[in-house]
Amino acid sequence: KKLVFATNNQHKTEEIRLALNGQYEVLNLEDIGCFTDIPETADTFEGNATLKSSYVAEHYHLDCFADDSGLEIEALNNEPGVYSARYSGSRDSLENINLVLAKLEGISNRKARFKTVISLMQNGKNHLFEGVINGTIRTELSGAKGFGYDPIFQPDGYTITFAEMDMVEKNKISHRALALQKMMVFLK
Ligand code: ITT
Repeated sequence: KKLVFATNNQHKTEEIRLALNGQYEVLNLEDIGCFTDIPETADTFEGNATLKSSYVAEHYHLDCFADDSGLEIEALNNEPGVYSARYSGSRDSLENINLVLAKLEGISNRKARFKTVISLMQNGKNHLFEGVINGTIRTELSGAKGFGYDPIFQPDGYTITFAEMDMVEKNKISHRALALQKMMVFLK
């Protein structure tokens, strides 16, 4: 069985492919020949996930799901949130991480959470699934795996960051994996 995943983010594709290993073949935007930068103009994860999934449904007549996700930091009024991918103005992860660390300098409340909302567009209907993981923001980077803010995010109950986990371990607990599990239950 095939599923179209409306993303340009290769790391997201790899995580989803590993999680669905054997159950579904996952095609991303590149695989279906879509090279448009789909506008993400909404101010919620739900809104942006739906913009991505409905773009593919409308233009390619395919059922499809999309993931909009980000990091919410309590002491920064839940920033970067939907602006996570370009918080510093650039998509460069290191620049975005450095901006977060600078804004949190001297702040003792390090609480944060990663959130994913998946929009599944099936037969013209939108189904939303959410996943959240709570954690804290480190004062320095640690680890080289994963992507985005993984080197500074330590999930609650762990002493290592997401970037120090291999993908199998991250996929057991991550926001993305939790949202995906809910979608899988729905699809069964
Ligand atoms: P698509 O829209 O093409 O799927 P994107 O990278 O632009 O890819 P988003 O708009 O959902 O995706 O932005 C999510 C950003 O949040 C992402 O670029 C990272 O900076 C951060 N992020 C999301 N999930 C993450 C994770 O599991 N680990 C680290 N950072 C994550």
